Amino acid sequence: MREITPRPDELLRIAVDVARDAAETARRMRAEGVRGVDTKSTSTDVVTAADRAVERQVVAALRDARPGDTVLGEEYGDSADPRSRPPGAVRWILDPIDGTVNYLYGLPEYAVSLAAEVDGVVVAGVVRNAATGDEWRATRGGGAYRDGERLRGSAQTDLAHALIATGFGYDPARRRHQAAVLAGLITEVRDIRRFGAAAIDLCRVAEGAMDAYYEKGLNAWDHAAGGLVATEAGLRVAGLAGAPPGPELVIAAPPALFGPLHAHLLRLDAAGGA
Ligand code: LIP
Repeated sequence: MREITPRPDELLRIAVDVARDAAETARRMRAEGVRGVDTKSTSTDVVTAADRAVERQVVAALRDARPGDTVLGEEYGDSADPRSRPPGAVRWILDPIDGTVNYLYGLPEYAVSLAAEVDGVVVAGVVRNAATGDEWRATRGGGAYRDGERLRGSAQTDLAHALIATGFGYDPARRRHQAAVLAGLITEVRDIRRFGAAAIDLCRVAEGAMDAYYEKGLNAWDHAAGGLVATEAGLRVAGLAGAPPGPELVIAAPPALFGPLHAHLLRLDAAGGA
């Protein structure tokens, strides 16, 4: 008999409990010193023993809480063939440590990002900065919150006075293209910030600490939870030319800034290049 899909707030409760424990593991392992450093797509794309340990911990905790669900994680991939998932089934989307280079250098800007997705739609998400304890959460249709305060995004309406966050990939060819896009945009905005963790960047624009964000090359685990937080704070989260947010490009901006920012990113071919 098909299980009734739990409500988003029930899934959020599980996500928050699991993410808090996972963040504590990441924080403790960082305090003990970075171990088991490996590289992935390039020599600068690092993974540590903590990324793997946190992912295993989260997968085990979710299996205990909800045995039938599947998990897509950055380090171990999808726990089941997506085609075998029945309608209404829950898939968790996990970045065990988003901002791994910050983790490596001991910069307090890395987070556990955990989202619950049902039939391709993210319905609940939490982002917890493991170093500071900052936590952002959202449910679809239920709003976005930080420490119980509802988030509303930035009121800025003028792109020329907007503070924009962005990021760069690990591949040199992609970085060259991203640098060209940045060079074309930097004269059109107040300034740029590069903090190194997409999930936290999306939550910062959700709370209006920065005005907008864009980045090319993100995976679902980088933006699933943070994207819901930004959307539920009233921001538009999308790709270029009507595309959904994805590896081509993720843009998150208040409605007043989305159009002007999108126009520049289109002109600069921000979704193009390697
Ligand atoms: C990181 C993203 C960041 C991006 C980095 C990297 P990771 O994810 O959060 O926005 O600029 O290149 O992809 O690798 O730390 O999980």
